[in-house]
This record gives sequence, structure tokens and C-alpha cells, in this order.
Amino acid sequence: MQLRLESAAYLFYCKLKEKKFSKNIWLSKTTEKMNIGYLKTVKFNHNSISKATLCLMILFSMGLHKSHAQSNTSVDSPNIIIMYSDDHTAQSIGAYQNVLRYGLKLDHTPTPNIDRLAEGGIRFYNAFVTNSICKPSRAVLLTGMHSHKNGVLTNGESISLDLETFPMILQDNGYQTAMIGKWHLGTEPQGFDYYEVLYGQGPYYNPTMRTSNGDVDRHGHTTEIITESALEWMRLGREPDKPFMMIYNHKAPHRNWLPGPALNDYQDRDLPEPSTLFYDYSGLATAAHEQDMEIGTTMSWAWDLKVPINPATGEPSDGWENLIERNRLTDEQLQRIMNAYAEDNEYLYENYDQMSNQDLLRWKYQRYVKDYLRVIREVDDEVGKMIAYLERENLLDNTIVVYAGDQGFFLGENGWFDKRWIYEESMRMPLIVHWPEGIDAGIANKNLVQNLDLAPTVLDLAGTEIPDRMQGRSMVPLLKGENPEDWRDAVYYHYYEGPPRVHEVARHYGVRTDRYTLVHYPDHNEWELFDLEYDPDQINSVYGEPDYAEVQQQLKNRIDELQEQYEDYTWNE
Ligand code: SGN
Ligand code: CA
Repeated sequence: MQLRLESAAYLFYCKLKEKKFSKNIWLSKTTEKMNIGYLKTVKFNHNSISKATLCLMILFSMGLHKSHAQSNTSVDSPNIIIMYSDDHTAQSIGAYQNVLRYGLKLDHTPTPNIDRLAEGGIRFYNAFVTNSICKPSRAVLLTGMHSHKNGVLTNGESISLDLETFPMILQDNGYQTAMIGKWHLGTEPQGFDYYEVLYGQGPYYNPTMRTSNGDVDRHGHTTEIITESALEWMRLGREPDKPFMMIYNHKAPHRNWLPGPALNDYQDRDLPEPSTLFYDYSGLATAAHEQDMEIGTTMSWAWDLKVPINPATGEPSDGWENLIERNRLTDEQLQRIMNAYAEDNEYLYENYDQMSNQDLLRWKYQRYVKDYLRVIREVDDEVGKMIAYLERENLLDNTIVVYAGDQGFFLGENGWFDKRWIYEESMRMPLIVHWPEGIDAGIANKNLVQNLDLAPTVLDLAGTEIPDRMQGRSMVPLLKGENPEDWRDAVYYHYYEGPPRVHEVARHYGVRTDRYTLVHYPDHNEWELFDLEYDPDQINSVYGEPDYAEVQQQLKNRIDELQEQYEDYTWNE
């Protein structure tokens, strides 16, 4: 009870402190605060944080002890925060806008805070995942091993408890570790002193968080709640005499893009369309024709598009109740959501009969991309809060902040949403690293890097040994602005979740160099080859064209070599 009272007093103090700093440049001025209560049960692990430590932390934080925060770390063991937002694609980040030659070109930045991280640190323009889907990407992040080595080939597998991950290694080397937000890997999070994670994908509203000490019901918008939980751990759970590593993973912008504070953004205007919105896949192989990830046909009126009445039938849309139940929406939350979409939905109901398929796709695209960017703006605001906290506590300079997405995403390119493909939109991940004490500001790096490299990089930064089994390479030389001559010239890719699984994207593997992408679809025995210099949107495969015969053969050889190097024998049927 005493602990609860002290926690409450401390949280109140922190709120006051936050108010004082609310003009901080990292906080977006436009955030509309939601009119919903924030109820919570704070249950910290009594084993990992004693009452005495907590009291000391409170006293220290109230000014009786100054700048405790930095005393615990040095450049040799910096703090580390990894942000691995779910499905956050590079086309929707301001810091990437001017370099991407494919896809949606936005007319504004939805990510001022993330952009600022890029301006103050290093951004990787050519970062790619090894397998563009959630669980596999997260398992690669934790283990530094490709999917065929870590056992998580698709979203159907859970991570094995027997695997040694980088958080476990950091823990053994004096780091305090925490995992907050989307976990998704099935088994209980290992290697963390504290965790507070969503069940599975988690809802956009009112999530139940699974913690080291049992479940906690939270009320409010999940993007804000994940930050609240992370900040609570930083304030009350963190041991100031140890360096820390926290994984802070947003659920947003994963499907079904249900905004909170930003619900009313973009009400008065439409957003640009990608040039390939109406593309018919005529230059692509069979796999592209067989997918089920089209905005026009795959998206559902209720769940995806937030249209409660099916405009074709006038009946309630299938799944509307599900949306309310899955998010446990209160009347007030539901009303606010209904109000935000009312005017555009009314337009759809009134005009549906006269709308062509093209008009309908345009309407659905606007609804989709606006919601995607709304939930992105919310993530960006929360990243801003986190950075503001670090700055206030004098932690920012010696904390390595990694901002990344767990893969890319289609924002209407090819008329699609979702990911999975080796294509640029899906395979490229945004990757930004900010560390004032260790990285020069404003570096734009073009080396081919992968999520596979993150575990070895973090271990290298923490001064610990990198196990031989890890298949990635430390990016530390790149962080220092160096350009090692022997850096990789090609990235290897594989995707295993073929039909009949959700979105029906055929299994494939391939290679991407600085100029070409070669991909093989074994279930169709077909190939595609893209010359990204002339075809950045990858709409015209040149596989089999005589002019490309030589490069085609070289790339096939390169795939063989990479499969050998990574010991990937999963394709040798
Ligand atoms: C859910 C989504 C899919 C998505 C997968 C995998 N449907 O099944 O659209 O591809 O997750 O996403 S949903 O309507 O239920 O959200 S992943 O990021 O976890 O790999
Ligand atoms: Ca994902």
C-alpha cells in the first residue's frame, strides 16, 4: 500500500515536471489530448526494485541529488533504447522522403520528431529486413541470426526459449533490461528484468498488458499507453547505477490503423497518390497476380475502412461489432471515432451508386493512407515525449536511440497494403541511430545493412563479445562515419509464409545489390529481375532479356554463394 502511495506521489510530481517542460522542442505542439481517463494499476516487480531503492529514486529525482542519471554510464557502456515500430515504412518518414525513388511521395513530413533523430545522428538509406514479416523480423533482431537458423520462419512459429538473445547477453554483462510494447513472439519474453507487452498484435485501444507480474488492464489509446509504461519503468523501475537497454515497440502503424489523438488530422484535404496505385501487374510474374493484399478488394468496410454501413447493401458492415469489441471501446471513444469519420462516410453512402471502381479505389486509398499517417503522427509524438524525457533527465547524450520499423509497408503502391515481398516498399526498413556522445550529426549512409546486423552492433556498442553464431555484422564502423572496403555488396532475402496464409503471397527468396533485385518463386518456378536504376518502382521485370543475361547469371551465382554462406538449405527441395 505504502508503495502504491509513493508511486502515486511520484507520478504526480513527474506530471508537474512534464508540464514545466511542455514547450520542449521535441514535443509536437499539435497533439490533441484525448478526453479519456487513464486508469492503471502499477505493479512493479518487488524483487527487481526494493522499496528503499524506490524511495531513494524519488528523493534523488526531487532535487536532493543532481544528475544521477548520467553517473551510471560511460561511452563504454552507454544506455540503449531500441524502437521497433510495427510496419513503419520509410515512405512515411520525412528523413527518407528525398532519397526514395519509388512509391508514395508525401507533400509534408508526418514525423518531425523522428526526423530530428535522423538530423542529430545517422540514417541508413539502404537498410533491409531479411524476411519481411513481424515475428521473423523480431526474432532476427533478437538473435542476429537468419530465420532458418533461429527457427521463426513465419508468423506461425514462436521463438524458442533455448535461444540466447542479445538482451540476455547484455543482462549478463551488467545491463538492466526492459521490454515494453509489441512483443508478438509467443513465448514469455526472456532476458528482461521487466516486461510489459501486448498480447499478440494487441488492440489500438484499451489493451491488456502482460507484465512480469501478471496482467494489467489499461484504458486509453495504446500508442500513448506504451509510452506511459516505458516512462514509468524509466522513472520507477530503472536502477540508476546500471546502464539500461530498453526495447520500446509501438503496435502502430499495424493494421487496422485506428487513430486516437490524431483522429481528426487531414479532415480538410486529400493526400497524394503513388504513381502505381492503378498498376495491373502486367510486368510482373504470377505471384503478383495471385496475392490478396489489394486496397480495392482485400480491405473490409468495417475493420479496415471504418465504414459501419456497407454502402452496397445498406446493411451493417460485417465486422463493425468486432472492431468495437476487440478494442473494448467505451461509448465516449466510439462516439469520437464515429464523429471523425462521419462526413466522409456520408459522402460515400450518397455517391456510392455513381462511383466507378477507380473512384472507389481512390476513396478507399484516401481513408487508408490518412489513417496510416494519423497513427504514424501519434507514434512520432510519443517518440518526441520519450526524447524529451531523456533530455530532461540528462540521459540523451549517452543513450543510443535506434529508431526502426520491423519491415516496410505498401502505401498504395501497386494498389496494395501489407508487406512480405522482396520489393523495395516492403523489404526496406527505416533505420536511424542517434547518440550525441558517439555519432556525428547528419550522417546519411548508403551501405547495404540489415536487421541481422542490429544484435551484433548493440553488443559491440556495449563492449561485449559477439557470438560466432550471429550472422550479421557490427555496424559500428559505419556509425563512426567509416566506409569499410569489405562491406557486403548484396543482401540475402527469404520469405516462407506462402498461400493459403493471410494475403497469399508466394514463398520466395532472392538477392538485392545496390542496383538489382533478383527473386525466385519456387512454387511457380518463375523469376523476376529488376534494374532499380531504370525501374525504381519495380513494375517491369527484365528477367530473360538478352541485355541482362550476364548480370542475371552473376546474381544467380551470388544467391548460391549467400545460401552457402548463411547455410540456408531450406530451398533445396
Ligand atoms: C494480421 C493482419 C494482416 C497482417 C498480419 C501479419 N490482419 O493478420 O494484415 O499481414 O497480421 O502482420 S489484421 O486485420 O488482423 O490486422 S505482422 O506485422 O504481425 O507480420
Ligand atoms: Ca510488422
